[in-house]
Amino acid sequence: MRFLIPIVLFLFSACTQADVSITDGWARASIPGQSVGAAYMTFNSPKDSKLVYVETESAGSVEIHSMKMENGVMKMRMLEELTLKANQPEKLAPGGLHLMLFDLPKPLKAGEKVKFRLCFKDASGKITDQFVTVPVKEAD
Ligand SMILES: [Cu+2]
Repeated sequence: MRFLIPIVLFLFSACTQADVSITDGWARASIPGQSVGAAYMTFNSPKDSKLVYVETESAGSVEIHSMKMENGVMKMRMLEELTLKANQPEKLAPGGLHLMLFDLPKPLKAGEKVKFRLCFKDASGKITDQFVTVPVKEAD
């Protein structure tokens, strides 16, 4: 996977500042020995947009996941993109949509912070990015 990083950086280097509001962000403290984690936040975009890419130095890769009950079993699915309708908050929360963090270089500990870079694509196909720093917390 590591060789993909320079390509991704090149693709997104033309990003400019986006104007999606990102609130209530947090990452779940991870269990020592586990290399995966999860993060949650609420997006509110003033125009139709899509979250198309997320990265952080705190994880090898980040995927957008949905979660729902299927035949009595919780199933997670990777989304290529997350659609954000204009002025309709999209809340990522435990048990539902989440950012899944893979290949954590070290456990996420409560009290630490995780900085994410998110890329959004608007209806015209223009890609913009923004950064958000969220606290690591124990799950409620
Ligand atoms: Cu997941």
